[in-house]
Amino acid sequence: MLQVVMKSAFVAIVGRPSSGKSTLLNALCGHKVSIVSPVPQTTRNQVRGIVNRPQGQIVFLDTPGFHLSEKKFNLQMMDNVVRSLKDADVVIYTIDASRPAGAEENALIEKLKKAHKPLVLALNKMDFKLQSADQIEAHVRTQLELKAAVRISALKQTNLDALFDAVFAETKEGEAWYPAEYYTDQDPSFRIGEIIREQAINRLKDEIPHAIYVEVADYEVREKGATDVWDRSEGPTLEARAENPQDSGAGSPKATLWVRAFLTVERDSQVGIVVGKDGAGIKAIRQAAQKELGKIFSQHIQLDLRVKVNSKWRTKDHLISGILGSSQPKP
Ligand SMILES: Nc1nc2c(ncn2[C@@H]2O[C@H](COP(=O)(O)OP(=O)(O)OP(=O)(O)O)[C@@H](O)[C@H]2O)c(=O)[nH]1
Ligand SMILES: [Mg+2]
Repeated sequence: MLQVVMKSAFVAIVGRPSSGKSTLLNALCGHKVSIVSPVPQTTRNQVRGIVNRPQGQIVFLDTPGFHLSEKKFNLQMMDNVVRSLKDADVVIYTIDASRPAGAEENALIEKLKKAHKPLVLALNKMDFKLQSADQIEAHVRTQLELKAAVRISALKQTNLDALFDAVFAETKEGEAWYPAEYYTDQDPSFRIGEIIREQAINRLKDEIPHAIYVEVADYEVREKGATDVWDRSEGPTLEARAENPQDSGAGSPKATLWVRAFLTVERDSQVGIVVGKDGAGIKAIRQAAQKELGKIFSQHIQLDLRVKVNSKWRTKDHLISGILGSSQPKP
């Protein structure tokens, strides 16, 4: 009988801020795993998305956008990029082909040289019909040894099979890391906080998106007609393996996922901006977050969202490590 050899790999997706890494991760996984916004430095953590194909299992690692900064918070965010490069068996180097390279791209190229991992170049945003892609690819090829270069649109989901083929060509035989029904390993609290942050970032501007973090203070599932019955030790299974997130179970009354969270800003003057006139700003964020969470979790969502200040939180070590260190170690 023919023995099917299964493959498995950790594949880091790295690139500059806003190059489309999180959009790509979500497109590859077929689920909303990582948050997306036009604001650079949206992703702060290593976020894992798991894909099972007939050839085997790929664990994609979304990473913060690589950038140059001397600020403590940003430097530690870059540690998540370095750690992901270490964890990776294969690296997808994502470039926004609509933007010129510059110092930051070259600094990242230097990091990739030192990582010594099989590299697949993904030239993204090709839906813009870019002429510059040949030139960019040629430049990268003078600096790095590429296993493949694929032109994609993460947004329009074009040419992703070619990217999968290139990744699997570099993937070795190995056991699956996660059960087949998992598409992410994020715990619910992290995931809820990220969705709230995404909806806030998409409604705020200037420095505020960078000045916020979300603290999920409490959450519980309340069955209809019953008091709280849910064991939170279940961890990511709550939603991470939902085949059909809209399906709350045939015939069963829909339970409520109740969440209390704080949108935390850095300065008193930012509170009014987030809250908005007569509370319209925070209401819009809350309603949009409830809607997004409703697409992921099977329960009816009830979000209690408040704004608070934690002055200069981006300089506080214990907070930085809590906010940036929430992803799991490699299993
Ligand atoms: N036109 C076009 N836009 C894209 C494409 N991929 C991503 N975008 C847009 O680019 C912006 C940034 O996308 P993200 O996926 O958040 O980028 P990222 O690299 O994860 O950004 P950081 O987390 O900040 O590093 C969003 O507005 C996306 O909609 C693409 O293929 N084509
Ligand atoms: Mg991102």
